[in-house]
Amino acid sequence: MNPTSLPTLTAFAASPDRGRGLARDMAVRWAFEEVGQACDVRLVSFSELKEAPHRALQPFGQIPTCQFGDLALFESGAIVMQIAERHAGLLPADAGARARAITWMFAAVATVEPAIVARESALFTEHDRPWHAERMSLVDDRIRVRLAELAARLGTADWLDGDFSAGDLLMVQVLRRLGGSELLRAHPVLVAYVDRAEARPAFQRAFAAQLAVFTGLKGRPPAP
Ligand code: GTB
Repeated sequence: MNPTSLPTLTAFAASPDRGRGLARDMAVRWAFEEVGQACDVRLVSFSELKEAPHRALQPFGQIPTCQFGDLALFESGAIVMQIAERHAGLLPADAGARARAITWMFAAVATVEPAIVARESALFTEHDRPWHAERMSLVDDRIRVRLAELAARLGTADWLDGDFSAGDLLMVQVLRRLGGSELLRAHPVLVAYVDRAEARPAFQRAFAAQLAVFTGLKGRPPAP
């Protein structure tokens, strides 16, 4: 391994989110920015995702993956965790606080995200089914419950447990998938939480970098 080589992240060459920073490379980009670690980004086409070289890195044929020298990882949550373990800034030093922040990372991807992903599936792949309206109503009800519970826990705090952590990063990234939906707007506490996270300079830099891929500006010289 070349000790000077940067970690290499894979991302969509043409993200279907059209630069809104909703694909899962965004959490990884953001985590790298929070800890001040540069990374290389390798853009992958939809067909390349399903080919053997990429599947060797990601068995499900998805982005993101991240190569840290000899260590190749997939799953955005696991990659964010690896970044947080290698660098200060995303997990507290105190053992108990660190364990609680990691708990919030799991809560984001295992308890809150599935309901939101189910809604996206219902919207995009089940909209022509005769039971679509009934399904949407059930899916939305599940999200309402989860968001109410999350808002109750967050209360008037800035972050879920003390300082901003990898738990907040993953949770905010999950909530962003709801975009401007009434489900999120029903909870001003959560809207403010997402706004606060998006105002972080590290988020702004990561967002700009993924947007540059979409707008095709990446690598071009600045306008005169
Ligand atoms: N659990 C995995 C992780 O967290 O890394 C999930 C990875 C995943 O779902 N990757 C998606 C992918 O590669 C991209 S992020 N899909 C291609 C495939 O499965 O063939 C999901 C995503 C896609 C598009 C939008 N969007 O358009 O707004 C948002 C999120």
